This record gives sequence, C-alpha cells and structure tokens, in this order.
Amino acid sequence: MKIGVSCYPTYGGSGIVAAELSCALAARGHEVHVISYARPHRLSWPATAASTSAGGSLHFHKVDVRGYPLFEYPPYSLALATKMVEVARRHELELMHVHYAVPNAVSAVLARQMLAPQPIAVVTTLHGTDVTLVGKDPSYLETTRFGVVQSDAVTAVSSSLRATTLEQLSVDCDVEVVPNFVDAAQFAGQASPGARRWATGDEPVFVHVSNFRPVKRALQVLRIFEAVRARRPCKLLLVGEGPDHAKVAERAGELGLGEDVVLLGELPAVEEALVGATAFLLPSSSESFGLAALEAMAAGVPVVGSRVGGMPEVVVDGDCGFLLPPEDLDGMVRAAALYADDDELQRRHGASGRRRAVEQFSVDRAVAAYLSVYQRAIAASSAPV
Ligand code: GMT
Repeated sequence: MKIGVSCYPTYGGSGIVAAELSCALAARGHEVHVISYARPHRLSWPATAASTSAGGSLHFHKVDVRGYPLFEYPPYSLALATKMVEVARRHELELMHVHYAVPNAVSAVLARQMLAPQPIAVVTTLHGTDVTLVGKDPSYLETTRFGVVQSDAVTAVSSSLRATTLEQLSVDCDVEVVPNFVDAAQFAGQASPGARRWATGDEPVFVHVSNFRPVKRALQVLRIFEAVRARRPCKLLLVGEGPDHAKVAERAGELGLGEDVVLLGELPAVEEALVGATAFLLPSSSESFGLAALEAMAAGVPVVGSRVGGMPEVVVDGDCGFLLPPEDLDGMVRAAALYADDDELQRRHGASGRRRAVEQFSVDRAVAAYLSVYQRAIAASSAPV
C-alpha cells in the first residue's frame, strides 16, 4: 500500500507509535510517507536488513510553515494540509493515517477534499490528550469532533480512550481499539549494563520516562523516591524533557537528593536506562495507554503507577506491577519499596510483564490490526454515497 502518515515529531508516545508503525509497515513491503514539521526521533531506516528485501520504502516530508508579518500565529494546519495534498498527488497515496486528532485529522480531511476526484482514505488514531485535554477544550472541540466524524476510520489506543471519546466528544461513530505495541526484541537485555551503569553498588535503581508534562506528575515521582530513599540507599533515573523538567531538577536539589537523582534528558535508546532497573514509576493523573510503562515491561521492569485510563489494560495489577489511585503516594512508596526489598517478587513481576509485552502487544499484531482498518477505510472512502 502507499500510505501517508502524519504525527507530532516530539518526544511523546503518539510520535513514537507513528514512527515505529511506519518503520514496521515499510519493513513489510509498504511505501510509507511521513509528513511532519521535523523528523520523528524514532524514525530510523532501514530498520533491519530484512526490511529492505521486502521491497518497502520510508520517506520523510518536512512541512514548512511560512511566517508573514500579518501572522501572529502561522497556520500550521494549512501548511500540513498543503503538504499532504502535494505528497498524495506525487506519490498516489491511497491513505492518510494521522496520529493525534488536533489538528492532523482536520488537515487530512481538508486535504482529501482538495484532492478530489483522486480518492484518499483518512484514518485517525486518537492517543489521549487529543481527546481528554486539548480536544475537549472549547477552542478545539468542534474541529476535533469534525475531524473524527469525517474520518473514514477512527482508532483509539485503549478501550478506556474509546469510551472517553464517545462520551466527551459526543460522537456516534465506530471507534476501533488498536492497542499500542512494543518491539520487545529491542528491550531484551542486550543493553547491559543498562540502568545499573548509574548504580554505585547493588542499590535499587528506579526509573521514570516521560515528556515531563504536568499529567505525568514528575514531582510526585521525586516524592515517592525520596520516601523510599529514606529507608535505604537507591537511585532514580529521569529520562526525557518537557515543561516540568527544570522544576523537578530544582526540587531534587532542594530535597538534597544530590547525585542519587540522575537527569538523563532524552535518550536515543531508552532501553539503556530501563534494562536492569528495579521498578518503573508512573504516577500520572491521566494516561490513555501508558506506552512508557509497556516499554518498561518489555525490558522486564515492574511498574508502579496510577490506576487511571488505559493503564489497567496494559499493566496487570499484582502480576507485572502495582496500580494505585493517583493520590495514593504512600501506596506507591510501599510498592516501590517492596520491589527494592524482595528480589524474588521483583524478578517474577518483571518476567511476567515481559511475557505480557511479547504475547499481547507485539508489532505483528498491531500491524495486522492497522492493515485491516486501512482496508476497511479505503472501501468506505470509495463506496458510493
Ligand atoms: O502526552 C500526551 O498527552 C500526548 C500523547 C503523546 O503524544 O505522547 O500521549 C498519549 O499517547 C500515548 C501513545 O498512544 C499514550 O501511551 C499515553 O498514555 C497518552 N498520554 C496521555 O493520555 C496523558
């Protein structure tokens, strides 16, 4: 198939899913064109030697947003729609798969109209805050709803997000659940010494990976860590960048956590900080799926996190981690300390999470699900009205 993909290129789950799906589709023989204002950081090619032999290809097209003295806010949505039209015409795309509804879905619907009579199907994947925060904001609600109902197919990354979408956007359309996925081989443990590189002895090492947006509650990660560290020496690795990052760094200093909190910033290979860690901390206030938690599971690391949104669909409480209400920080401290103290439990839950990641969230399963959505969207878009 000839597929266009649009996403945010920044450090975040939706961009990771879009980039890795694009690589996986190309590796299976499809022609994939990624359209965004910068190259998504996980968009690597060729992914493996086998991928090139499958005959697929992967291309990146940059959206240029021209400024003009009149524009206080340059219209990215229009520049994106224009680029979609250009790429779709030149490469005869059959389908545009957009990740994150705002504004990508509306740009794709607009592009489809401009491309007529050339047919192109629009598939929108909802990731979370495009519905739960941004999409339901009065400034964007109507356009988000329009982009969703005008898409030929809509998917959500969890059942929880599907339910929230139908309720918060008050839409009456099919929303199919296609859970996120992980290439478990990438997290298999070759990243040795992994997280233990930052340990000075055999002390526990905790990890948090996020885009440091307020929903991730990175300051609460520090509070959990501080309480566990009061009981025994341990380390905390913080991976990623974002709005709360500076605040977290400052707070770590104020709390006197010194060299026990290691700020790693954005890592090209996140597995280097995950493999070998004691537990992954994710006390988010909302999480439609929790891709970072799934990657920790793939690395064999148990998760201590919030029982919110789609998290229970990923992390089985009491089997590959512990999920607690977001406000129950004491409970999270107890869970993290349990993993630090009980090696057998830590290993058992880590192995169970890895097994679940391999068996339930494989790349193959997700690619098959998306290809079937694509076929149906193409059929729907070319059906007579
Ligand atoms: O951070 C966000 O809110 C946006 C988005 C992103 O681009 O990273 O995150 C969402 O999509 C991820 C991939 O599907 C999910 O794993 C995250 O749970 C989800 N974030 C939230 O729902 C807060």
